[in-house]
Amino acid sequence: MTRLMLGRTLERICKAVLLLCLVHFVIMMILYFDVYSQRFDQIFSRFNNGRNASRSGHHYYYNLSRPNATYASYLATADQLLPTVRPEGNHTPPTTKPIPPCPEIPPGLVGRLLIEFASQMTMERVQKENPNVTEGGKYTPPDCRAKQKVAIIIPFRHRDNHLKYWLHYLHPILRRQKIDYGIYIITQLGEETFNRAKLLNVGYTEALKDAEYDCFIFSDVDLIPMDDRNLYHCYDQPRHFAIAMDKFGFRLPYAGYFGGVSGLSKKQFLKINGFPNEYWGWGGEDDDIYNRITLNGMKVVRPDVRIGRYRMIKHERDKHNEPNPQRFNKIQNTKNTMKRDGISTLTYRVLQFKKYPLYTNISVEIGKPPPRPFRG
Ligand code: BGN
Repeated sequence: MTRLMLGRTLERICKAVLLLCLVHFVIMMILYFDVYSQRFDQIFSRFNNGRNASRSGHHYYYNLSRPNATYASYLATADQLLPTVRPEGNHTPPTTKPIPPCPEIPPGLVGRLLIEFASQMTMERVQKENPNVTEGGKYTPPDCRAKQKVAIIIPFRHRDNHLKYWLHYLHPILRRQKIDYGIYIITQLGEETFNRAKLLNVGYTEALKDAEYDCFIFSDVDLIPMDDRNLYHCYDQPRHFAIAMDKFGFRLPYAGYFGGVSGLSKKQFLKINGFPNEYWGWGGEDDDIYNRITLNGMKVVRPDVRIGRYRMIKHERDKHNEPNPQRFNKIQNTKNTMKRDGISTLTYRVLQFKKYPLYTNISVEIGKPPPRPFRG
């Protein structure tokens, strides 16, 4: 009898151990698939950040269950989560109820996204995917009132293929984020040296002529967020969004980095006299903007490192955007130059302002760099 009882107890213990092993295995698999693309040290920073996040009262959730899901299936999930109300739909009965303010954390977000650039992209496809985007690349959430109106400004030249991917990924993300937005592509005409910051100043000015924006997000055309919890609106302080790019090993390259994607409210932008107009060629303009922000008593805020992840579309170095040899000197002088060089002194000529279904393109002449002083 006692032998029989002992046998049963042992059997139960074995079963419990087996069950524990199984649970352990499942958890390990989930963790493995979530982080398989990251390096080991990033796994640790993930746990640390997780702790900080919960301390700061942030709301986090992870899309752990679908490691191999395609982007299309993510989209499907998001669309299922989205309300099916459409502004242009004539089946919705007219309602007298005022629409509520949009929630702080939109409920339809899906978290981590699979971003790839292998499949061919066409404008027709992107257009079909985004029937609710209106002419000029504008969108207003149909079911809630967004607090801010956001202009997204992209400096541009000869990157048509990148633009298709950018629109393909960003329109659905912004829609899920419940952003009231417009997309502005600022194309530098001619083949003179590229001037990113000046194009951004043009974007700010032109977008404000088009609609009453409160918030401006400045994005490079080759940067795609890998997580839709990185919300594209403005914050109490100037925001840096692209803090963990794949090309920098998903880390901030240096503490004062402000490149790639950033956002300022109208008030913040005017406080720093906009961006510098005198950085011709690659590099330094983002550091100058960072200096302007700190010199004017503001500080840069950033998302959590797990959320601010970006994929950059690979490309050759652009022609006519060689590194600017003067940038080292210039960033030492922001304090003196920011008052006399900025949005207050911006000059340019718009040659074309055209609204396409998914974006507004503004083609501008912005001049050329001043002749370099001759050194004999
Ligand atoms: C920095 C560039 C930034 C650029 C980042 C990332 C300069 C100024 C002289 C130190 N700054 O070095 O403009 O965004 O690298 O590529 O070159």
